[in-house]
Parts: sequence; structure tokens; C-alpha cells
Amino acid sequence: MVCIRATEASTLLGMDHAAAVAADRAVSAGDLSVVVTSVSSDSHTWNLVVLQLVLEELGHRVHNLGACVPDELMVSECARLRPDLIVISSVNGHGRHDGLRLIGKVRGHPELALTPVVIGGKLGIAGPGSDRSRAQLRSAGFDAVFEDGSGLTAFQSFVGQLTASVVR
Ligand code: B12
Repeated sequence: MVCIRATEASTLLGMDHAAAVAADRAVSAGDLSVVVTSVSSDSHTWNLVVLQLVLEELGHRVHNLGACVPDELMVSECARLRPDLIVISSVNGHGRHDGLRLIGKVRGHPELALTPVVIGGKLGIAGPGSDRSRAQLRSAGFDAVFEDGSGLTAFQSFVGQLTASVVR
């Protein structure tokens, strides 16, 4: 996976990442094991790099599976790594469709039935989806849905709460 320095990332990404870094100050450093991945149809990569950087800046350990990850490989890697959190990112417009299929396979694996799983990005082809679409993803098994527009601050807040609740 290509990697860039955090300061370069801030410049490249403008407000969203800058806000994320600022919010970082308010969240205590954590030590979660996090899998970051895309869905099988999605070849975009910079979304994954930025999510990895944001999580690492919060003190978490990230396994970045990259783009175009087949469902079965994603499930088997997560079952092997047993992460505290799975973060699925998609920006090509098929994320809602792919996510609904993928979460069924994740929840069907006994090791991953209770693992926190979130999805975010540009999940549809017509801009951010409706409340109904997000509710559908949650009822299918996602713990949270972060579509573009909600920004990374809500995501960081979610991760902060998870960090506080994980007892080692
Ligand atoms: C570069 C690019 C490509 C490159 C990707 C190269 C690479 N190695 O990544 C190439 C040329 C391969 C490409 C292909 C395609 N692309 Co493209 N691409 C882009 C582009 C210009 C920039 C994406 C990028 O790198 N952004 C920088 C990263 C850091 O930001 P980001 O992607 O927005 O991710 C942030 C947020 O979405 C959010 N986020 C994302 N996931 C998650 C998850 C969670 C949990 C959270 C909290 C937040 C979060 O946080 C991220 C970091 O800040 C965008 C347009 C744009 N300006 O965004 C189109 C865009 C994403 N592409 C688009 C499309 C349609 C395609 C194609 C289908 C085009 C085609 N007909 O072939 C293909 C799809 C290929 C595939 N199989 O997936 C559309 C998607 C439309 C939609 N979702 O409704 C976009 C938005 C262009 C547009 N305006 O139409 N693309």
C-alpha cells in the first residue's frame, strides 16, 4: 500500500482531514486492532490510505487490505486477524449494494458475528442515501454508516467510544 506522511495528507485533503486531526486531540490514544478494507468492485485507494492515517493518528493498529478485496478473502482475513473494528470504505457508487451482500457473509462467520463493522464513503450513485437506505444497512448488520457529508468527526467519535468500551 502506498503511504504518505500525515502532514502531506492534511495539505492534500483540506478541511475534512484537518478537522479530523483537530478532533484527534480530544480523543484519547487507543490501541484497537482495525481492519480497513474496500469492497470487491471498488478500485479507489486514497480513501483507504486516509482512513488508515486517521486511525493511526488516534493510536490504533491498522491492517489495510486494500482495494478490490473479494468477499471471501475479506472474511477469511478478518477471521484470522480478529480485529476490534472493521472499517469498510467504498466511493465508486456501489457501496450500498456491495455492503449489503458483504455484511451478510461477515455476520455469517461465527468469529465475526459480534465484531463492530462500519461502512462509509460515497455509497450510492446519487449522492448521500436516504435515512431509509442507512437504516437498511444497519439492520443488515452494520454498527454504523458514515456517508460523505457527515465528515470524519462522527467516525472519530464512534472510534473513541469503542476504544473506551474495549477492555483488554
Ligand atoms: C481518482 C479517482 C479514480 C481513480 C482511482 C485511482 C486510485 N488508485 O484510487 C480511477 C481512475 C481508477 C477511478 C475509477 C472509477 N471511478 Co473514480 N474517482 C476518482 C476521484 C477523481 C478522486 C478519488 C480520490 O482519490 N479522492 C481522495 C480520497 C482521499 O477521498 P475520498 O475518496 O472522497 O474518500 C474520503 C471520503 O469518501 C470518506 N470515506 C470514504 N470511505 C469511508 C469510510 C468510512 C467508514 C468513513 C468514516 C469515511 C469514508 O473519507 C475519505 C477520506 O477523507 C473521484 C472524484 C472526487 N473528486 O472525489 C472519482 C469518483 C470517486 N469516481 C467515480 C466513478 C464513477 C468511477 C468509475 C466507476 C468510473 C468508470 N466509469 O469507470 C471507476 C470505478 C472503478 C472501480 N472499479 O471502482 C465517482 C463515484 C460516483 C459516486 N459514488 O456516485 C467519483 C466521485 C467521480 C464523480 N464525481 O462521478 N476513479
